[in-house]
Amino acid sequence: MAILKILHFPDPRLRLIAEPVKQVDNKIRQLLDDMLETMYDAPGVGLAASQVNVPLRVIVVDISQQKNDPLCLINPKILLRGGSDLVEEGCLSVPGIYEMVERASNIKVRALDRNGSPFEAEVDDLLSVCIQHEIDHLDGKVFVDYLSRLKQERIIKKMEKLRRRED
Ligand code: GNR
Ligand code: NI
Repeated sequence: MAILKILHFPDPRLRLIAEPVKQVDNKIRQLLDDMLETMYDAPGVGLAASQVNVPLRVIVVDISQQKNDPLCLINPKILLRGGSDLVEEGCLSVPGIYEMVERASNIKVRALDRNGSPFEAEVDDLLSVCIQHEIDHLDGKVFVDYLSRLKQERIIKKMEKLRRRED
């Protein structure tokens, strides 16, 4: 197990389109375990492999209070979207920024589990928002893309200031 380094917006590596996983093997299971450890440590309710500089279509999510209900989705695909909700989102790659984003309120998603077996799930509320947010990461998108240009520019300036303080 290992805690991985999370890339910060506007790192261009967050813009890569992640590749599908060809085979769910022990290396992928190791990645899932490291991503879960990294997500719980952060702490966050979701993490996409793109955020830890691994451009593969792998996400982990856990919205439970006790942090004991990990979900692993490999090659996730949204089959259906319904309704719409305005939800305040944050992102481990954009620390300290919280903004309202419009998302489908419920989705049907298809993915492979950690054994490589396909499954489908219908989810709503925070879990639905979280999975949409993570799949966006796999497509090189960050939630700030949905905000006004002015807000995006302010966030980029804030992140650059933060980075200068770090090095
Ligand atoms: O920890 C997270 N919280 C969150 C809150 C509202 C909507 C989406 C999220 S995902 C985020 C973790 C993260 O950055 N995942 O990519
Ligand atoms: Ni995120």
